[in-house]
Amino acid sequence: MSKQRYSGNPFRRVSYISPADEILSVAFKQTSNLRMKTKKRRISREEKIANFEREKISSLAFIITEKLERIINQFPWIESLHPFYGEICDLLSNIDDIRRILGRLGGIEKQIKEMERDHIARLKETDHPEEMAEIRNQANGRMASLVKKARGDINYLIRSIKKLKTVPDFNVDYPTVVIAGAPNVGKSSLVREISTGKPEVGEYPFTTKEIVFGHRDIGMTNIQVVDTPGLLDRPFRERNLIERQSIVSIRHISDIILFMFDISEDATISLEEQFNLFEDIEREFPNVPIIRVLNKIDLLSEKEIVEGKNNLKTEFQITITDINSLKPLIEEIEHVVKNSVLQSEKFKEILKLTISDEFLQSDEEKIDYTF
Ligand SMILES: Nc1nc2c(ncn2[C@@H]2O[C@H](COP(=O)(O)OP(=O)(O)OP(=O)(O)O)[C@@H](O)[C@H]2O)c(=O)[nH]1
Ligand SMILES: [Mg+2]
Repeated sequence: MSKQRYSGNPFRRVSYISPADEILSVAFKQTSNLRMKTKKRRISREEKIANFEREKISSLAFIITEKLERIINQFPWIESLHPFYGEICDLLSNIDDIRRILGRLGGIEKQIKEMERDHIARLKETDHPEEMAEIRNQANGRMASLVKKARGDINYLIRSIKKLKTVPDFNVDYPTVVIAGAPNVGKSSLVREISTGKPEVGEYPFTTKEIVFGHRDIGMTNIQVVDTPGLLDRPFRERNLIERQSIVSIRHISDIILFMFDISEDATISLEEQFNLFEDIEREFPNVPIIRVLNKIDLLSEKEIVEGKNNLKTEFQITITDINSLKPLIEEIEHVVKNSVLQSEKFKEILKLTISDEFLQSDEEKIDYTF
């Protein structure tokens, strides 16, 4: 079985969408390059012209429908999108609009094929080259106006795909740790330290505006570490597009949430607000284990650290400035992944065929052969 099911951002597979005007100019140019076949001596001049006009109508229809089909087929099947990409698609664009536009383009493709058949049938009804040319001109005009009508729709797809391609690749086969918290608490700094992800770190809040993925090799598998934009203490409906991406990541891909607090002078929002935010997340996602982390302890006194720990019930007190302070946290993440996340039915299924049973046993289940 391939380990790459669902892998990656399906919108990245869309390579190029031809704008409507380009579809038409290519179709007309290629059709105008056709030359009449004069070799067949046994048929009349009128028949040769009729054949040529038919060939021109078919060529135009073929090129247009092929280009439309290419657009439609390149798009991932909207119904089967992973819910993470489905909801992100809805945030950055509009999934229903995309679905409708693809349907409309399919409709145009069908209409063009019908036009081709109708006009070719009409060619058979006349022996006059001028009338044949007139029928072909009508076919050209009708097909072109149909494609021109789709101009706005195709441009919408081009704009959407540009945004959707920026969403990083997510692999469903890997356990995923989502780093969440208020702005400026040090989420991106932590992601840089514990994974391959290299998100930008800034002294100001809202540095991170989109989701960034990193990986960490823990031996039996990789884990995905997700950096998310900072969240403010407010209900979902008041959240902006940037914050909503964090919630979507937590909702659809988090196997563990690592929630970070900052109670130093740098903090963007108060301890109470951060705690409210934490409780909201905890309430909304009761089935995802949450690890609470107090960051920037290098900026706090001993007393402040103890108070923070007691008030926020943080399990880990760290500072990005001291790698050693991160070690217990990293061990805990790996422990939860091995003993909880990978023990779930979903991951047992995924890992069954790829790694040995020994790895699948939780630490508690492993028999100790040492004396
Ligand atoms: N002194 C100190 N500074 C830290 C620590 N962790 C992060 N910082 C600093 O805090 C600032 C914010 O760090 P980021 O990692 O960008 O924070 P973030 O949570 O990703 O911020 P947003 O993306 O804006 O939500 C940067 O100036 C970091 O250098 C720490 O442990 N100690
Ligand atoms: Mg950040």
